[in-house]
Amino acid sequence: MLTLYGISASRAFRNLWLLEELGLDYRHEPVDYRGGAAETPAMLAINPNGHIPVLSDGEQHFYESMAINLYLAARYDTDHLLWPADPVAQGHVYQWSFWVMTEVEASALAVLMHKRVLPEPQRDADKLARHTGILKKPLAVLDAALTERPWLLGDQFTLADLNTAAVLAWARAARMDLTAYPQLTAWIKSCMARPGFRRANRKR
Ligand SMILES: N[C@@H](CCC(=O)N[C@@H](CS)C(=O)NCC(=O)O)C(=O)O
Repeated sequence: MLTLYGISASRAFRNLWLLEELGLDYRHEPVDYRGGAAETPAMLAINPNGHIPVLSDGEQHFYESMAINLYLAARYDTDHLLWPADPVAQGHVYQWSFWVMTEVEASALAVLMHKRVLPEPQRDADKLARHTGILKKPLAVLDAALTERPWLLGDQFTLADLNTAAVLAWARAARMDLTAYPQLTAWIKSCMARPGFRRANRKR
């Protein structure tokens, strides 16, 4: 039995999205990351970092949201809906998943926090400007990649798109001005319009 721990308004969203896309049978435990809920003895036993998300698959427990998605896809997407069969294409899924975590995630989160989420007095305009600036280069890279093809690996939506879009959705939520990146804008809209994304969005 698969169990995903973590509220949807967190990095657990990317796992809920994949679980929904693949139509897998799973239990959802909407554990919050605030208020110590991720640091109970039971939660620390499956993730000593005290973070969400966590995936339990029987006796096995996994943390790190991207690793969870790569595991779920490699193990359960045997029909290759989103997980390509070709090892070269799989390499590109890894590439985009690591790329978005290392080149984009921290700055996208900082923009979201300092533009929309934190109470006004806690927002830092300098931080917002710095991280908006940092994002210019990777956003241009992503936009250019999408000029050559509709989805990151070609003609089909894959886990590369899901993992990348799950992070870029924060830029949309922050209402970042993305007009300089028209291909990226069209792509993220298509990703967020998917029924799987919407179902995951309706979770607690
Ligand atoms: N790199 C980890 C980050 C996990 C993480 O920081 N999760 C946040 C929620 S989105 C959390 O649990 N924060 C609690 C805290 O920092 O105390 C992943 O991608 O899963």
